[in-house]
Amino acid sequence: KSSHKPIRCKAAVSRKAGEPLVMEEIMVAPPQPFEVRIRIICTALCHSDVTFWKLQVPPACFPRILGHEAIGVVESVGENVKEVVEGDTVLPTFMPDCGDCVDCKSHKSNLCSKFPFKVSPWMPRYDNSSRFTDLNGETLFHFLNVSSFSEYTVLDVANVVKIDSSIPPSRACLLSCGVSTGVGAAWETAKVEKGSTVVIFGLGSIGLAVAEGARLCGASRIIGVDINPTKFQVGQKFGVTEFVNSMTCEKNRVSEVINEMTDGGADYCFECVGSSSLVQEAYACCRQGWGKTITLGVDKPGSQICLDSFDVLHHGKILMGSLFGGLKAKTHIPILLKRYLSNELELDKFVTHEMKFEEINDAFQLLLEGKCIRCVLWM
Ligand code: CXF
Ligand code: ZN
Repeated sequence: KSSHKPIRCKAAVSRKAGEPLVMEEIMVAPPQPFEVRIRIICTALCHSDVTFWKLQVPPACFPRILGHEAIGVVESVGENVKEVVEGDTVLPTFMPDCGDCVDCKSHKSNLCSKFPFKVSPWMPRYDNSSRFTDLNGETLFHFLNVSSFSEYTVLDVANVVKIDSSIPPSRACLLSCGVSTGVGAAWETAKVEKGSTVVIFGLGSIGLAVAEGARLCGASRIIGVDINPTKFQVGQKFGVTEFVNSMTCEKNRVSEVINEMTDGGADYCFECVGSSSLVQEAYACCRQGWGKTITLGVDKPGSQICLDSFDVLHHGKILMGSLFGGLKAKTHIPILLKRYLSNELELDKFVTHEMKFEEINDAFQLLLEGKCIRCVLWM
């Protein structure tokens, strides 16, 4: 059986922080019990790949295989895997959904406790093991439980979602991370209501996906905040109705501008940059009584958030963090795919570039220069 043998294939290996990825032949071990080995059809670049690629982490997590937004086909399954079979189309997801633990069984959480997801500079596999080696026998580390910058990868079955194979792969793969994260934050974490006023801090891919989600939820006003004025035009395609340039705005604090525009604060504020001071701004301009601020960005480890104590203690505002948009991968991804097929959720506009996997370093450059929303790489 093929499932018992290692596979030799191509991968883009990150050998040193910030240095170009190296296209290499590598070995991918067979899946162990409860694991699946998948052949990647295509993978997109998410900003977290770039963040962790640049990060000067302990050398002990290099070399490694990045990538976590992708789509693939099950090549083989390990013992005890019942959920998928060889040939199934799947989306890998960095957040596990074991379906069994107390958290997975509750509708209130998407933080699986069988495989606790911890944000660290490492982002290794749960048990720190690896299924990859290079041709010299050196271990290659995983990333975010997925490692999709390889023709084949091995994941726990808790990290794959079976999907309909008729959906165009270059669109479906976006739901593996970025678009689900943003749309989910509006839909599942915030539960944006029809007629709401929404403010989005940062109009990168995640902010735009929040706008798309808010639009789907029927928000009336979607105010984008960014330091780059060209983002308004981009944002309008995703439902952004107004724009504030936080660099050139009249007031000292952008929250003052928003409070004025919204006559006392927005119903929902989303922080999509990963800056504690921006979380502070967002919280300062969500409405007293019911305003919710949702944070999606990732700041530097150890950073602190400083909030006005009266705002927290007496104004009835909510501050919530959201990982993967609060979505349960196996429950919610199929729903989002259905909404794509019924022409509600628009995925096409997120894909600004498509290239060959071999051109991955050019794709990194595009993302670094802020020139793409989603760049899909075909294997
Ligand atoms: C991020 C979210 C927070 C931790 C690292 C990964 N998600 C995906 O890009
Ligand atoms: Zn991501």
